[in-house]
Amino acid sequence: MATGQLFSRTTQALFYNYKQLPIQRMLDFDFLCDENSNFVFVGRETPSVAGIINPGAEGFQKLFFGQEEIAIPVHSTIEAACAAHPTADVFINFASFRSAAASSLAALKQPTIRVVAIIAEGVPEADTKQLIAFARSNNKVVIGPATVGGIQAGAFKIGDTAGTIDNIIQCKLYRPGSVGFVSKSGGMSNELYNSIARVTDGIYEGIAIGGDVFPGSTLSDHILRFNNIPQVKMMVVLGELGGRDEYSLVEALKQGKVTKPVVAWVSGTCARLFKSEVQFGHAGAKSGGELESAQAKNQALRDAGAIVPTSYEALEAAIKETFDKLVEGGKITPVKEITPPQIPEDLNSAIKAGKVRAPTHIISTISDDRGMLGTFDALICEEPCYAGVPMSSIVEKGLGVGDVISLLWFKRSLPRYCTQFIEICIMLCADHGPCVSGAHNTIVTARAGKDLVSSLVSGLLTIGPRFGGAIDDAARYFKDAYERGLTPYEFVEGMKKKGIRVPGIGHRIKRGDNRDKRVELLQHFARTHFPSVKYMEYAVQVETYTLSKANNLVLNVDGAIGSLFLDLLAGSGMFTKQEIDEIVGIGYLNGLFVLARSIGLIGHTFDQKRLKQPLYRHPWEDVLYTK
Ligand code: Q5B
Repeated sequence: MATGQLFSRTTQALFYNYKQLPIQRMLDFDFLCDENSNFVFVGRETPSVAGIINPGAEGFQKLFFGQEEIAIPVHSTIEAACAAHPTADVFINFASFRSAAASSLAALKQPTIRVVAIIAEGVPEADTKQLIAFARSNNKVVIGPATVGGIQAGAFKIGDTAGTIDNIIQCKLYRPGSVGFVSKSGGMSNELYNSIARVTDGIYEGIAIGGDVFPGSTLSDHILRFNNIPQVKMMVVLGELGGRDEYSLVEALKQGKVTKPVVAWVSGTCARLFKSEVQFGHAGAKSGGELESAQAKNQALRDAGAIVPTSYEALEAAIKETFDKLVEGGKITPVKEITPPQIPEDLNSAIKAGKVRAPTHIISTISDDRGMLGTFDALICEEPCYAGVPMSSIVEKGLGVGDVISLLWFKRSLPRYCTQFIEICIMLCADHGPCVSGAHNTIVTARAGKDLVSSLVSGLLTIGPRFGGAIDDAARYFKDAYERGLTPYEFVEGMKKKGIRVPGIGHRIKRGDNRDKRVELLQHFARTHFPSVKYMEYAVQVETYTLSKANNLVLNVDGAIGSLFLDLLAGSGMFTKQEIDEIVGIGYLNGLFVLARSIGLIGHTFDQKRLKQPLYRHPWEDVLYTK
């Protein structure tokens, strides 16, 4: 790198605090960058961000480098990042004002880091002074605090400098020109990049030193540096009222240390129009006295040999005049223009702008967490909706779990007796003691030290044709037999011939003389509230027949729910015949047992943990060992 040069086309940075947008803008700039050495466009070979430091997090972040997606390593500490990327010598600090100083100092202490740019505003002045002292004594450069950063055209850009890609193209920052530019203000630097591109062959390097009272590097630091860079043929300075920074440039000019033309303007001349002292946007932008006024500083720069126009409006003309003279004198051969490539547009922004359409990968009809959309997708309310019903309305109307199930499973609001029936099913099936298959598995799993989800799932996995998961089949077979007009005898014997046990019939414990209370409660509720219980009465007739064969062949809880749900679907008038066939065909009803029993299985998990039960081992005596 030439003396004075801070960056090059191979410069890589470490980026502190993950900020997707400025990093992506740096990488997009890399794609646009051309050194203007021939007529073929050549972007940067390596991404300008080598690594990201995200305190406490590690891994990779996916970003675009041109059209390609790349994975940029994320490190949890500055030390780890510097060790992993020893050639990355620029540290771009996007920390908040609270942690910017400490992290900047840590970065400056790394031997591999040469330049630190601090974006945060409001860094305590005492901390900045310490950073400046450390940087000076260790021959390092600090840009900022309170800066947008800087840019070497066609080579390297810090964070958000120069704004959007459109602006960068407009300002021709994708290839080097002949002008070195330094400014206090980051916002105004964008303005000047534009002006300079209009009247010269463009920027070689631009730096915003930041608006604090104590900038890490000064206007004159950068002007003296530019003076040593052969490609820089003229310099533009934009100062502002407040502070004495411009006077060090005045001194350098007077001492003949600056040999290239300097066009300068100190803004804030309007301060005199105010009766009292005015503080402009930056911490340092207030006139503390006559010497710090924009007028005094402009005059001092003019007296020292800088080209200082009479107003900001005349600045562009002064830059043009200076540039034209250098061209006429043969000191500048204006660069040949090239057309930069187009950055591929992000899909999301293209969709937003209505430029492209993309197929979706998922279709969902039951809920919408984006809120309720009205005509032409206008947002009516921001709260999530279940089947179009906003959550607030569910709460305000005092609806319950049965209503939520009817909205999310059946996509409609069912009458109260239906949702009450659903809730009774959930309550009655929530648990059936520790000895049933599901609870046993959950208990064994919890005692093996597994977590809640593993213990729950281990129990749920036992739900199937013999245990709790016979509701759908019970509904299917009872419906088919009823609709075909089979007598209980024909139905049961027909099943026997096929070698199929009647789903919903039979229980390990319950008997004809020891009925399942749950079944009785469900039957009582349905007989009281349902308009018709024809399917359930058919199941009862089947039970009467099976009980004549064996005392344990009772209508069990699965059979009761399966047959009664057929009555609910048919009798509520809320479902078409086709919809009922679909519900029974898909098999919604085991969901009731799965949902209900989860409550109990979670309870069993907590119970075992609370009781600090040790690993379960089945006793040998309870196993028949045989050959
Ligand atoms: N036999 C439930 O059987 C059980 C017959 C049958 C015709 C039948 C059995 C069965 C259908 C599936 C079903 C849900 C496996 C049950 C539930 C939740 C629970 C659980 C809890 C809770 C019980 C003895 C003789 C044999 C068989 C005949 C049996 N069932 N014939 N249709 N359905 N039912 N499941 O007692 O001539 O001797 O060979 O599969 O609806 O899971 O509390 O524990 O809340 O947690 O083991 O309530 O009925 O009887 O297999 O020794 O059979 O009866 O063919 O005849 P068992 P087995 P044979 S509710």
